Amino acid sequence: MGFEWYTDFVDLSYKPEDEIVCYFKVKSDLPIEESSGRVASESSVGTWTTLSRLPDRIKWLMAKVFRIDGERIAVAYKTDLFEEGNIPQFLSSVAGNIFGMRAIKGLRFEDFEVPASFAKHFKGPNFGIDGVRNIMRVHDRPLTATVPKPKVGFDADEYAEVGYRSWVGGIDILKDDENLTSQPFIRFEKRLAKVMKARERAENETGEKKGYLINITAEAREMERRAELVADYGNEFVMVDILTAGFSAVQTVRNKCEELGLAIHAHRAMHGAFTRNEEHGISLKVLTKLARMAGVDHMHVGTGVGKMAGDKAEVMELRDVCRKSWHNFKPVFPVSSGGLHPGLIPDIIELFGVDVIIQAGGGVHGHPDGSEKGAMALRQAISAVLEGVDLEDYAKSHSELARALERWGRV
Ligand code: CAP
Ligand code: MG
Repeated sequence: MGFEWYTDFVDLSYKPEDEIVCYFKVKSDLPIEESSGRVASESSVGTWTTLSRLPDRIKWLMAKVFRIDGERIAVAYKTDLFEEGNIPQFLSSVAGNIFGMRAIKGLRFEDFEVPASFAKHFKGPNFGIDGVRNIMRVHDRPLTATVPKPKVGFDADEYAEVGYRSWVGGIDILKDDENLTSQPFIRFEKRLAKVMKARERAENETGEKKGYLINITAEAREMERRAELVADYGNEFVMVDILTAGFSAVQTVRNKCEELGLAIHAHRAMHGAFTRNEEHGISLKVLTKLARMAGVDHMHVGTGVGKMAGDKAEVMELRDVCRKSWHNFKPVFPVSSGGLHPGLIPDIIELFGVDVIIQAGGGVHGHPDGSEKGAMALRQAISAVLEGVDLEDYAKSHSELARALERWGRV
């Protein structure tokens, strides 16, 4: 009944102009013209049946499937379908009900493009790569970061001590883990106060600028409150787990951080729930583009070699989503993280060059001689690669690196 309606959403001769284009992979027992029409319908003006009244003005808003290539389709959406600068509404439309339709067996939102007229309503990063480099006063090498391990359990004093050891060993940026926020044994305020003291000591002793990515992830108003505290202490960064917090909250934090002059580190825990199944869900490319539009300054992109899923091709794609010129958005600093240790640094620098934040948690604190030596080993591995020296040769005169290679090897 009324299903011929769906093919009205398909026009292979259509040429989008100044429109948003979304790319999907569709699995369905229906012919692709009908299944793709259903996707275009439900994500724009349609419902499950023909409506008796559809004025031309509304017909104009119908999304159009303008390309079909096997299971892959491209759908054009008029920008008027979307509210300016509203990421949740964008997702409610093009990544909403369509994932649950009975007629569609699998749907993968692979990519999207937005025209400049729509992009201009989003803030993008406030600092971006250059801004973060200026904060850190490091311009010619990858930045290094470390997450204290165990992930949670330290009290504020113990935590600050691990931070201090890592910083004096050569780490640039201390980063909270995603499941560390403000638990009873390490309340946010106390941790911030202790770590800021430790940072001052480390900066005075090393003469280097040190950063702290403190995890403010919580209810949105609490995040704003925490961001204010962070700024009061003179720290330059906050971290937000952007998918568990939600894009609305990220946009709220972005606005607040503009006021306070803070840069945002974006962690992406939970992405595997919708990025891993290649036949269904949302790709990391889409999520990374949205993060850049929302305005984070650092974004995790994976390693291609470490403990997390994701091959090199995907990591290179995400690296480019972060760094390549895209509308009015400053480049985002890609963060390579997950199972990294000094032996993997040549692979990472080959993939990224110098514009990357290299994060190693276990690969610093699991060093046989402790966090400080682990930090030294990581910096030594980076220096070796930048000087064009093989790690094993460099290790002959750098015992910390030698111990790290002994412990973890080169894979
Ligand atoms: C890395 C990490 C990050 C992962 C997340 C962790 O620690 O802190 O959360 O990098 O994955 O807890 O696993 P290690 P991704 O350095 O000890 O592995 O960056 O791919 O989002
Ligand atoms: Mg983590």
